[in-house]
Amino acid sequence: MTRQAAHLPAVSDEVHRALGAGRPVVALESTIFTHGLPRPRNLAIAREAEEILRAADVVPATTGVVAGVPTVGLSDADIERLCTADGVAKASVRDLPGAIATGRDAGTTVAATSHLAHLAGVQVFATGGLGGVHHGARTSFDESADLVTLARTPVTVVSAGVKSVLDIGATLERLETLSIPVVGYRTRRFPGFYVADSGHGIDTSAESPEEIAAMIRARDALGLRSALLVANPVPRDRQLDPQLHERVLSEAWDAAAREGVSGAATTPFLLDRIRRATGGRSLDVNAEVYRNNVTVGAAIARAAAG
Ligand code: PSU
Ligand code: MN
Repeated sequence: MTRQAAHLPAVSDEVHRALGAGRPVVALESTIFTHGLPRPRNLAIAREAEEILRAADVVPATTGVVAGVPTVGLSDADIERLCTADGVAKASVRDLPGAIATGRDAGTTVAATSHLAHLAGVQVFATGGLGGVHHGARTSFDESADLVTLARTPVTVVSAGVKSVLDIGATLERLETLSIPVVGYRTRRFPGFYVADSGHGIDTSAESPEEIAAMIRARDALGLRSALLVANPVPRDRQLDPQLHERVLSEAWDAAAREGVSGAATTPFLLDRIRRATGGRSLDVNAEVYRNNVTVGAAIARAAAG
């Protein structure tokens, strides 16, 4: 049940009503379950994220493209379809026109989800880890469109940093150049997705959701158009063993280079290698990371709405 507005995206009745009433809403992406997580775990995690939000009295706005309709506030049937259908595309911002015109199903990345959520008026978005600069980018130019999109999309994104398969130092440099504020949630260490500390520092931290809400208001008052990135580390007692993490990472990079993997396939390939190399443990941590971000996203949305 979606409302087809005069223009896209379609916004579900529930999300539309919540926004109209000033109730807290949190957007969730769909690439994480169409391409980031294997079946059948993907559907369970997609549903759990919505349940966490509802339990906190926050309306979930899971976003994706169903039969060519970009939608903010997918129904449970839509989510199930994207989790189980064959041939679901991975859509970043530039892929949206094609997916719409050809009537495709697509999971939306952080970039595409941010764009659609912002158009719909949703201010807070929770995900696992962002895309960023890949190793070897100086020759491949492989930098996720998440970064340039976040530079021009005033949403608040809660993530456990960027995926640890990336060149994190280079990604932080790009975030600085693109003038995207990064705030550590109760930390001055930039998280490393599967691990609590990537080895890089952050200049700004916030101790509470209210402080993040004040930063959102300050950004808006200044007319800044960039996203606010909330870097939220996985609790240390739930992280992937840092030494194991280090080892499987370099194995995954070697495999990608050997097999000539490139472009949009790179991230799913590396995540899958890490899953196999850790005997599935990375999946549990991935779920934990996501849960933690959705929980903090709910608290920020409540503080920003209140
Ligand atoms: N984090 C995960 N799994 C994922 C992604 C992030 O744990 O699958 C997805 C996000 O949707 C992110 C995208 O926007 O990977 C980045 O892909 P690329 O590097 O091709 O832009
Ligand atoms: Mn890429």
